[in-house]
Amino acid sequence: MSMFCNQCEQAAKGTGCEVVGVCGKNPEVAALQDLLLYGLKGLAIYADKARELGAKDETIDLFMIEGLFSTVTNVDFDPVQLAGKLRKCYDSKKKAKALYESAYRGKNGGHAPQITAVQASWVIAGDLDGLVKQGLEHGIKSQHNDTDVLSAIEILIYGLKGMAAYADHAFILGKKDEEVFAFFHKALAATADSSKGLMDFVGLSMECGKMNITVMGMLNEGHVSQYGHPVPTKVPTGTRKNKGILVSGHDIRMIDELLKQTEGKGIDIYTHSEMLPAHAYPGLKQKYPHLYGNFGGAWQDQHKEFPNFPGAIIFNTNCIQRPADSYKDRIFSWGQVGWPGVKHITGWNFNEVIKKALECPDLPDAPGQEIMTGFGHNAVLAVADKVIAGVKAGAIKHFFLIGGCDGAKPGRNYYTELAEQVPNDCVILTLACGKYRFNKLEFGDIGGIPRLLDIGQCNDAFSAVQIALALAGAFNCGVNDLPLSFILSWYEQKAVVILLSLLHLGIKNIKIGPSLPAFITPNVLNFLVENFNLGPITTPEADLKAALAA
Ligand code: FSO
Ligand code: SF4
Repeated sequence: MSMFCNQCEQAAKGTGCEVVGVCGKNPEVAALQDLLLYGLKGLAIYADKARELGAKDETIDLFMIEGLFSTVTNVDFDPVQLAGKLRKCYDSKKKAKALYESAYRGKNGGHAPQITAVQASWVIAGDLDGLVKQGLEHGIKSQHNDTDVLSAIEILIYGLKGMAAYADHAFILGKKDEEVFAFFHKALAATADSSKGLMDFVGLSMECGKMNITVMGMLNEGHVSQYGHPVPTKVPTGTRKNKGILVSGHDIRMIDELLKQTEGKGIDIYTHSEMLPAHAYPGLKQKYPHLYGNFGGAWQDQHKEFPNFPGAIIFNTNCIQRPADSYKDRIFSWGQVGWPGVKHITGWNFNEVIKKALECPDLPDAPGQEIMTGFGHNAVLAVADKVIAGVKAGAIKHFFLIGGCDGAKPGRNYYTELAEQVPNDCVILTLACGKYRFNKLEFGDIGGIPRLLDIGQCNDAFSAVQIALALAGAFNCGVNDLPLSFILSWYEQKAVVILLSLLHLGIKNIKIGPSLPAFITPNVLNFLVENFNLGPITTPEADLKAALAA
């Protein structure tokens, strides 16, 4: 069985995974994910048409988000779980079709015009083998013959997948938006419309970037309204003698629920990777003394690090990798995450995880250094006067936003070297899991302002945008005129949508690495260079020199 997937930075040989995914996705799972995307297109076509006639259904809108999120890199590797989602997709498509037809009848009388797109008439196969067989016919390459158009379609689809992840977190916090729901359907339906061309998909990709700012704003509001604005917080990286549960992923509400359910049970809760910023929320840190520390580094080191965490482990979003035998029996998944053989928790009852943690041995007393997080826009803007005075007096020469995802490739050392070489009169803003390359280094401060400011997760990119816009406002200039350089590391589709948001805001001269996306053709790259001066990273020395000269 073969596969083709090129949606993330790890794409084999820089072109695409064809035998098995570098991430661990096998051809069976790849086919099921391809079929899910195909089915979601059929669903989108009907939901979009129904909306045009004024009819909608929130269960359909939500399934679109969950379905797309499930196909993001390192989220759902479980064929049985994916088959369940395919059945739900098929049922939702039927529901959307009925909604369209009855809305049409209600408005115009008579039968609704038949939809001819093949995705709309997909009939689900009866068993797993049949689903895989269907999926093999609908890989990404089958979506367009023209490679440049396909490239633009892929940018849009991966942007939608990334936005779906953020929309899912926002919804879990009770935040939703009608315009966002409608856009998911409209944009995905367009990818099944053969009358659309290259510039239609470029335009929709920019719209996706814009819409994602709304989504990330909702997510931010959800976090802040429930847990308060993040405050700069020192987080221990060692362990203490007690039972422990390690939480990996991005979902803040999920860790809140787990903290509630573990209160007084003699269990400490540790964050892993992108969960680190949970410590900065007053509504968590001040409420739960058993939210103790952060364990390990970025996602790609889980194999090396998890065997050394003797407690229970739970993933609430990406990035899960094949669990080693040494910890497979104490790892759990939640939300859209899945791995065959890993116990999946559905809903909000974490008793099984708690039971497992209590059966596991204690963590050792092993103190470590502390790392800082919690420099969201509220915290940074609270010292804006100091920052602005520092820039005006020449004490702060430049800001570098060195942010994004981490990964396993050796080329990612670039980001450590870059951060180390940033001159002492410059401030580094960071976010997402790429920061583990340098967040244990000592950067000192400039007049009391730390030189390394961790804004939070990739989910907090909204905060980074607010900081940039506020600085531009204070200096009465555009973001592109600020002494601010964006040097990003990307890995999966959430990074794609954040890039689209930055491009929508008109931010130019962004550097991305460690390599350019395999799904961007030379012609599409030329377009991005001509319009945004987007470029690949080169060497830390050359990129620093160019940034400081600009
Ligand atoms: Fe990293 Fe994974 Fe947060 Fe991504 S843990 S790589 S872009 O999922 O989302 O930064
Ligand atoms: Fe390869 Fe990335 Fe696709 Fe996994 S998600 S199969 S690593 S391109």
